[in-house]
Amino acid sequence: MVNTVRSASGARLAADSSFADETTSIDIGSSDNTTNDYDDVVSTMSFGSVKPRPATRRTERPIRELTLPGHVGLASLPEQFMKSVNRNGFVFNLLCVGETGLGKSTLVDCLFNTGYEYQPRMHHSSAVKLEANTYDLCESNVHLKLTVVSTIGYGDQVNREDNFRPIVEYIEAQFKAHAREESGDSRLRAVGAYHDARVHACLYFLCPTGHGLKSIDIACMKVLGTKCNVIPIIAKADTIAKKELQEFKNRILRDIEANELKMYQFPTDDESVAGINALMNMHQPFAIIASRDFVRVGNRRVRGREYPWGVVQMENEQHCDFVKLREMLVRTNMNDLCETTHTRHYSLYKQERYYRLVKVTIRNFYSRSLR
Ligand SMILES: Nc1nc2c(ncn2[C@@H]2O[C@H](COP(=O)(O)OP(=O)(O)O)[C@@H](O)[C@H]2O)c(=O)[nH]1
Ligand SMILES: [Mg+2]
Repeated sequence: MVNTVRSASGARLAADSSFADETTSIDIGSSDNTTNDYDDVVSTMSFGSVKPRPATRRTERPIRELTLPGHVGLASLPEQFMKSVNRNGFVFNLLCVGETGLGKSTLVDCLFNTGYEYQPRMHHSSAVKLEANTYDLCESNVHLKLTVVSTIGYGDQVNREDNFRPIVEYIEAQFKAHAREESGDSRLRAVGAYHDARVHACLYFLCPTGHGLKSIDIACMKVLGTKCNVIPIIAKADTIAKKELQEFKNRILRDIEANELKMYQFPTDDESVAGINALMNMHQPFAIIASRDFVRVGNRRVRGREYPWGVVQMENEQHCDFVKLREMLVRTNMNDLCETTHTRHYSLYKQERYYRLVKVTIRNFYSRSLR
């Protein structure tokens, strides 16, 4: 005798025209024994004819709209949310990758209008080291915990093949710490001591060679592109002539495409910023000039670099793309960078970790059963 069990939801689905032929039926196997004893049923169960389920079994019903007869206070929800976010503050973690002396520290100073303690680095490091500094910034009562991670000694060795490894290890270590916090193994968040240190954006500084990407850039950007949001920028762009700059940008883009490097694209799915983001995507990679000094131009003091033949102004869009970079990184897309880190790169990390775990478990299982 075959008992066919139809689930309550299956019966409901049968009434729904879209799922009419998708009813779930489970054969509980041939058994004349009608006992309810759990062990007996389990021992004779066969799930032979379980039909594949539709991707989603929930019928889409329109959400009912109610008109509230009086004031409830729903309108204050965004305000409550803002208060809570403001109390905890925002977090942004920026990784600067590039050869020593390309202007990483100077640019970060200019981006966030700060004057961090400045310590020029020598070119004698035997290995790449990552240095993270966290700063509390406050503007109009909005608090931002900014962490700047810089690569010390990147590109300074004769053999640079493994220069990207410490960077990848750092990024993965932050993912691992976040996974531990999420899983409840670590309870720092509960006591307010957790700091999300996942890398939200990576500014990759390219040497202004005028020739295209170096092999160290290709090797590093290939790996970093799968781990975080990489934004390549041309450093010290005041050393490239105006006519040569566009050709240099084209060469870089050709190298990026030929080597299938992934770089962050400013999102174009939000109507309010789609236009500006699409335009800025076409300007990438941004050509940057940075300076800690202020120079007098007319009756204004501007950030710039003074040369015997004139002054280059950082915030003049005719001179460089610094304003575009700041607009895209800080004003328009900081939140998207954080979200993309969580939804794409961190998810990918968790997926890979899960597959690795499954592989190890299967390998251990077979090696044990062969013994
Ligand atoms: N010509 C030029 N020099 C720059 C630029 N940005 C920074 N510098 C200079 O390059 C030197 C190294 O800068 P630093 O920020 O310490 O580089 P880092 O080692 O990459 O952090 C300093 O003397 C800066 O003034 C730039 O855009 N153009
Ligand atoms: Mg530096």
